[in-house]
Amino acid sequence: MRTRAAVATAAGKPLEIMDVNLDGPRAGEVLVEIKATGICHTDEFTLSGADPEGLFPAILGHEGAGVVLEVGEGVKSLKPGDHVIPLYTPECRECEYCLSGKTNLCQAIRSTQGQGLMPDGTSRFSTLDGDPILHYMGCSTFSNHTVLPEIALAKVREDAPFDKICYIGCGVTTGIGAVINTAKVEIGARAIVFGLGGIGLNVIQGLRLAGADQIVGVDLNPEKRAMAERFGMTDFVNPAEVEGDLVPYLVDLTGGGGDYTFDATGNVDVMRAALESAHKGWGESVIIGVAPAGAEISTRPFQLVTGRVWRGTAFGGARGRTDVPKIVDWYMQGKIEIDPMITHTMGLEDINKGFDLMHAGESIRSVVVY
Ligand code: NAD
Ligand code: DAO
Ligand code: ZN
Ligand code: ZN
Repeated sequence: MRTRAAVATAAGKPLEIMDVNLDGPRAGEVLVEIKATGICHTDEFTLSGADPEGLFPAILGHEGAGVVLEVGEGVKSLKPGDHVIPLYTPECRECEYCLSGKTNLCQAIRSTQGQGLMPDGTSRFSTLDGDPILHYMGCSTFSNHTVLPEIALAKVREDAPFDKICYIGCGVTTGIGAVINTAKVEIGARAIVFGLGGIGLNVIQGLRLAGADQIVGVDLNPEKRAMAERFGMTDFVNPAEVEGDLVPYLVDLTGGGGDYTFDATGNVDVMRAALESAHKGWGESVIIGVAPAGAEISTRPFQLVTGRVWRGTAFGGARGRTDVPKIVDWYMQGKIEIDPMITHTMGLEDINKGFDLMHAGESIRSVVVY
């Protein structure tokens, strides 16, 4: 079939809107009509050329929601008409990683996904001239239609609005999951969140959901304060306005340090401050941010000797097919909010404006509606 897509032809260039060819689903695969997709910083990271693993030409986008149109041979868990959210972290429920019960990093299709290909080693996308176009993070939601493996689709309820639940495909689940699955925050905890963007705000609402007593937000941009307070932040700290060192200031503010601290900036200096502002003896610091290629973290080992724990999280530790439908339910039940974070909506033709808004720091989430 032919479909309309925003194609990343080369690093650093705007996406090009064009018709592309899409082959139908093969065994174990599913054709999905994407109804809406968020534009995430990771798409920007790849498009900018900063991602050393970025491949071109490709169809980016990994934060989508849509409807199943057709299933390939052997697909059992999905049928045409089902509403789905694509998963860049699949859940096969059979590999060593899935069966370990210790991680959400399913490895069933890892190597081909990283090469921009379907599990059989080929791409379903091509230009109208027949040249292959690569998939991205196994999702390629910047295409009106896409093909994914069955194990990379979460089936969700049909009354949930696509233009909101697409955000659960990355940002919402990453932030809330970091709190609930990775840190396992308990009622009454004190927490510090560094970075109040699309991920940090979801960490904050995850902390509110978990019953944290103190939720300190740290951001250099004072304009992030109001939205963070709306989602449950109790104290705001702008590092530029702190006299002296940030870490002792935060330790003092939290009565000894955060029980849990989170980096949602991707800045390795901030990651160090997050670790060192965790409570002596038991504080846990979770890295969510993706740092630039080649960047390294450091601290004095004594920080760990004295009981602080450093860990990281991908997709909020969520097992997508199991957890994503539950998060959609939480949204529909009003337990979590999404709508205020979707600050801009546009058609595919205007997708590059979504990237411009992100660069200008004017959006939390831009969503493309097909
Ligand atoms: P964003 O740009 O919307 O937000 C980042 C925030 O950090 C901004 O508000 C900015 O003002 C603030 N900030 C920047 N430098 C700072 C500093 N030195 N001190 C305090 N605040 C600072 O980005 P986002 O969409 O929220 O994403 C955050 C990070 O999470 C990115 O690195 C992204 O790649 C990563 N991410 C990780 C996963 C995962 O699974 N681990 C998933 C999605 C995104
Ligand atoms: O299993 O080796 C692996 C890689 C899993 C990739 C997880 C992605 C982590 C975060 C990237 C940002 C997502 C938008
Ligand atoms: Zn698996
Ligand atoms: Zn993302």
